[in-house]
Amino acid sequence: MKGDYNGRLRAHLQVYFIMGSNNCLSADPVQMLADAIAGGVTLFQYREKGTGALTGSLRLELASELRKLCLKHAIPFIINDDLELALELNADGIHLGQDDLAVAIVRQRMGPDRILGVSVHNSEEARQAMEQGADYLGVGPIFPTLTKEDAKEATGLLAIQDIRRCGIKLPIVGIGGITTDNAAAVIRAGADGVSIITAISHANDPYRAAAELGRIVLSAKIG
Ligand code: TZP
Ligand code: MG
Repeated sequence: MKGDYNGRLRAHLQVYFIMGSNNCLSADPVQMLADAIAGGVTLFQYREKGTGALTGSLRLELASELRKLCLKHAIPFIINDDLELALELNADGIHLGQDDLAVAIVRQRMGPDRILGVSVHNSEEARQAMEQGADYLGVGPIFPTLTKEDAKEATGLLAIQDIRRCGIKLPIVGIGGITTDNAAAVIRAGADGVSIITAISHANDPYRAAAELGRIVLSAKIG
């Protein structure tokens, strides 16, 4: 049996917002997430990483505030690369990179019901993640990004197209440098949704940015 959100996972991946305190410039992260949810983000990943990231009790406090907000609005809450925190907060899922804990081990420890996402750069990594129990793939960086300090070279849309050509049908979100200008192309390449940090968290109006991305994704799916 799959958990609360897994049955509707593709829909929840449409506007996938990722954020930690250090992505928020001078804004309050809790307010930022509230605005983004009001604008229409469909899932939230807490990713507290990189220069200036919170640690210890501050990290736990912020994560629990954000978790509560997601529960209130029925938005899946996913934690980046921290199984202990995900279990402590009863998160809906966890997202792993290629250098993080092994996918099969995390799947075993978190059980079948929580959502497990894995970052991949090509079809070989995609196949491995699928075989080890991933529920969805984060493919990228599609476009150049300044947000991830150790980001690999941008793959372009080819990475998504190639994974689809190999017959992999798992839900996919594109990630890396995605904005209102290129989100439609990511969907047309075969992704179910777009993962965004900067285009929402640095927007003058995160509510409007989320709403605009939602409209773009929906119309790219229809068209
Ligand atoms: N993984 C690949 S690119 C990236 C992550 C976490 C950063 C995406 O951030 P942005 O600001 O939307 O380019
Ligand atoms: Mg990682």
